Amino acid sequence: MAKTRLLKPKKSDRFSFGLWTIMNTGRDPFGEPTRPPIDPLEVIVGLAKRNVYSFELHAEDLVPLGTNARQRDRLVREAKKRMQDYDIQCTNCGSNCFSHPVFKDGAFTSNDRNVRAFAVQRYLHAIDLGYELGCRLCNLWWGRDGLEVEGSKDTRDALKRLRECCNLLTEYVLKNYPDYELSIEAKPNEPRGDIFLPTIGHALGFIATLDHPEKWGVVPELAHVRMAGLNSVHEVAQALDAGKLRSIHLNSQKPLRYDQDIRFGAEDLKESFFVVYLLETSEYEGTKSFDCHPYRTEDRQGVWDFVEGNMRTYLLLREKIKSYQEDTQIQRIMTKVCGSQRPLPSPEEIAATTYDPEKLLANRLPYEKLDQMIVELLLGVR
Ligand code: XUL
Ligand code: MN
Repeated sequence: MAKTRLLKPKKSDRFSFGLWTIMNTGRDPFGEPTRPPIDPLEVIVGLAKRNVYSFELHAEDLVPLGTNARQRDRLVREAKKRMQDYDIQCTNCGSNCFSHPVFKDGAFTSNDRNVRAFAVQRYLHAIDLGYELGCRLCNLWWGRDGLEVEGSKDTRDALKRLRECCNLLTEYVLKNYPDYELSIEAKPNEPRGDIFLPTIGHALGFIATLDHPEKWGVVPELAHVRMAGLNSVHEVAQALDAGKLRSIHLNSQKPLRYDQDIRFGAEDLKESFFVVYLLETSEYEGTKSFDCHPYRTEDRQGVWDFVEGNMRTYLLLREKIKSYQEDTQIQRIMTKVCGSQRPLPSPEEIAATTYDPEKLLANRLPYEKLDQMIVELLLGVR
């Protein structure tokens, strides 16, 4: 009974889903869709009814490319009505500048200047739409800004083009919606052989070169960093340390493979636990957004099982934080190995001190024991 209550999401948990995650029809590079598409308005209601706090979207998820102004306004009205009736927010509106063939060689980094301008226009419209829906973040994932043929683009030019487009968006936001923020979601590859700014570290370095770095943050996605074979906990920690974490895309992934985008915690429980630990023990107040797809073997009912599963796993892992912090054996080891957190002395004092490596070596680091205790805690036997 108590457990069931524990697993029921609350609006205050600030869970979020991309509309596109639920609208996903199970299509993959080798197979046709396996389930019919769900209407975005229906998705908004379905998420709200399951106590999801907010949704994210690409403007085109709600307003497909080519929709006329009257139709667009009707769709926006319909979406807003459902948001109000069912109590759900919109917390990010980006743009899909990767599906249409016009973006086959990129959007912001296309070699065609007019394609670059068209992509900027798509994002300007997305910002307008997001503002109408009450959100204050435009997250950019530039899926096709990359290459397969190294000679086809000079990466320095590509970076200049990205910078130019990002600066244009900032200019627009500062003029029209000063409280709006922008963010970059990094991904190493897929759909391109290589995508520019492949990790959050790259994105942070790039943001520092923009006209208004303070307007820009990052949105790490666990699967993306694992595709690069790197540590997702460290990536999230670096975004937090930089004060740049605007949202997060939670999901799961076997390292170094194609973009699997599976349910949060399905593959990598221990790493997922430490991500939850970071989010819950830091100052982070953004949404916890799930960006993954139901297995393509699922039907419509399975899509909602997937929604509930993501949130249940997060809540279960969050519950483990308390056990972790209150486990005296684990904490005793941590206190012992972490030693003093006092800052180091001055360089002069360090230079003048005698450090005996043999003596320092004597400090035991019982990490075997520590890790096994964490595994057992997660398995529910501690
Ligand atoms: C692709 C991905 C996107 C972005 C939104 O891997 O993560 O769904 O999150 O464009
Ligand atoms: Mn994502």
